[in-house]
Amino acid sequence: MRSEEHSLVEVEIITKKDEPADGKADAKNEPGSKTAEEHVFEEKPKCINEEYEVVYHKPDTLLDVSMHYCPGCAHSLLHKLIMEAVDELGIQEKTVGVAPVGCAVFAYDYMNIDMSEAAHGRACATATGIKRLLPDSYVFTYQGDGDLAAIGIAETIHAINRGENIAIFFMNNAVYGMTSGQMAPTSLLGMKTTTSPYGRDVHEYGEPIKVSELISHLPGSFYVTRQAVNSATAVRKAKKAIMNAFRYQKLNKGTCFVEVIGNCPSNWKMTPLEASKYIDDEMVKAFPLGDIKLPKGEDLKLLEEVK
Ligand SMILES: Cc1ncc(C[n+]2csc(CCOP(=O)(O)OP(=O)(O)O)c2C)c(N)n1
Ligand code: SF4
Ligand SMILES: [Mg+2]
Repeated sequence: MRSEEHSLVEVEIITKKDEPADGKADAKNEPGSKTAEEHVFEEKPKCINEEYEVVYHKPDTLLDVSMHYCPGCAHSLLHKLIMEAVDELGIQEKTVGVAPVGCAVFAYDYMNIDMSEAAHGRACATATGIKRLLPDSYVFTYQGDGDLAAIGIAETIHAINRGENIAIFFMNNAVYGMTSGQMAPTSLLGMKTTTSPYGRDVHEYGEPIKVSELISHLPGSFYVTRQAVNSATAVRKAKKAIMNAFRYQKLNKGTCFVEVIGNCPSNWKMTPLEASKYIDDEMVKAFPLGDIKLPKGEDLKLLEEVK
């Protein structure tokens, strides 16, 4: 049977296995007639651009593979923003990322740049080594709250105190996402997790650690900001912060730290929409969004050069 016009592509009509391909009762017995399995797309799609305009396409810095993250997870958005920034700044060949242990452990499968894996919590130490060996490269770590603020808090503080010229992207989703939602240093007071089933109690576990505020007091931190990715406005601001963190590396003035409040719908036991709302309603009370430490004085003048 000949091809029939379709809205976007010309396809051959696929008939049921026991149906003759050309509709004639005896066609299936004719030598050379096609079975249903042999009916394949014969022509390539017509150009979609004739009818549609492409308004967005993923950057080359993101590999064309499916991500393993749960629906609505903030990790995938943060990956995309970081890779868009690398693409727009034209630094793909010079950028090296360090992946954590946690849900983002496979970041290197998605980011089309040079990457290294680090043992749980050791990303800042690994990034220190890479940056010192390759001082002209742009180096970043990507870490969760369990990775950065629990097991890796020592590495994080010491790297920033040394003013290592790296960017740290810190996904704060207030739980150990990968290992099924245990309490993290950043879990909110009253937050129910698998290891705080009655809610985080201040007398037992203390207050959630505000890592950004803490490290902003270290002289080695140059730029510290807290962002989110749960709305279009938040995403735009987060992207800007990520761009800054890369651009400021050219100045060699210290560590740039971008905390991103993200959702973990699976372990929060919420829908992605509820989880986004939870960020606005609860998370930002403990972790206010905005810049915490900005370059000033002479550094501000220097920044003009890298704009
Ligand atoms: C040395 C070591 N200790 C513990 C673990 C188990 N572990 C794997 S991921 C993880 C927590 C990850 O939480 P977080 O960093 O917040 O990342 P998320 O999954 O929430 O993005 C832990 C404790 C490990 N892999 N290695
Ligand atoms: S468990 Fe949470 S952090 Fe991990 S992929 Fe799922 S939503 Fe994301
Ligand atoms: Mg986490």
